[in-house]
Amino acid sequence: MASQRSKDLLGDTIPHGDITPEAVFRDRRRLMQMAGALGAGALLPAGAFAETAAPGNTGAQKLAAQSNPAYRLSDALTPYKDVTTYNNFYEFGTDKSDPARNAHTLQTRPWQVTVEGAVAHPGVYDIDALLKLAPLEERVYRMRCVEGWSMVIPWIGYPLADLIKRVGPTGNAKYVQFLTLDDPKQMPGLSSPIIQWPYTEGLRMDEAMNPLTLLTMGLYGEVLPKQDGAPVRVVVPWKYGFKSAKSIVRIRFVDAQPPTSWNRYAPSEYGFYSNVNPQVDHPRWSQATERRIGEGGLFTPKRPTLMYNGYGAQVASLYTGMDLRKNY
Ligand SMILES: Nc1nc2c(c(=O)[nH]1)N[C@H]1C(S)=C(S)[C@@H](COP(=O)(O)O)O[C@H]1N2
Ligand SMILES: [Mo]
Repeated sequence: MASQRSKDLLGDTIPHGDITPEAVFRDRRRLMQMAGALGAGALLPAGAFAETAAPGNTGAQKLAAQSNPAYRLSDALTPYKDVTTYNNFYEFGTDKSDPARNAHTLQTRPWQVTVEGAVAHPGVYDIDALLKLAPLEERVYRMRCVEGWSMVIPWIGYPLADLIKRVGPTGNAKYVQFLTLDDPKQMPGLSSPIIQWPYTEGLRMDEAMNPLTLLTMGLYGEVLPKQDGAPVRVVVPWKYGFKSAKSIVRIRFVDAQPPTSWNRYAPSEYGFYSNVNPQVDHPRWSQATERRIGEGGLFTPKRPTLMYNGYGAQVASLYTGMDLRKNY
């Protein structure tokens, strides 16, 4: 039933065999144009469109994607080892090392994502259909945790906007809510009522539609490791890390600002917007600087945190006229 619906949802509107090669071609040409526009075309090294490979034999399934030159950074990538062993994923424990140790119990197949609420085409997407909904891109994003550390990660996914356009939000869709799986049999952390489960996050519709917002299925050329939110998560690089919900099973289109996990936990410390902002401190610590994971040691100077995590050119206009101290 579930897979039948997801098949209908995709099959009715896009016969894959027909449209994908064309879309991929169009996308490739778009990427080439962007590379040219950046003046980088001639400088791209051979293989620039190949995936960034995880080092060594990780045993994980490869996930092919074209590197999108519009989303590369001069910052060094955070080593794969750090990306996959220094995690926040409270469903598997609260220590940074817990998710890598415990997330093996997560079953990522079969996996369905329910799309519901104010949309023309609600339904259940199978993860394998979701993977084919739009061309996969590799994008290197800077990530900033509210706790004061940061990473640079080569994600694989496609804009969440591609999915949103497909399901057709109605006029009542003002916000999008994401809900993580909450199965205590697979997630040992659920036995501790630290936050209210399931983990949930949300975005305003224009934030969700922004091209930066990535529906993410992989990193470092492979499918997402379980500790990083397999098989599908969202990545919102101009916001603190907790906005980027992992292992999503439900995407809900709603007319009012949805409850979100950390806001519900400590509303005076974690707001709904949670845009990276070095000028607005957390009530208990400064947000002006950050420690880049994998870079140097304890005595390596911290980096200054950038407004909107360095993505102001793409997102600052979303917040024109808003008081960022009030809307933290
Ligand atoms: N479901 C769920 N999603 C989550 C979290 C979590 O505990 N549960 N932690 C968040 C926080 S605080 C951060 S910083 C990022 C970390 O992502 P990473 O471990 O892949 O770097 O995931 C976010 N998404
Ligand atoms: Mo975080």
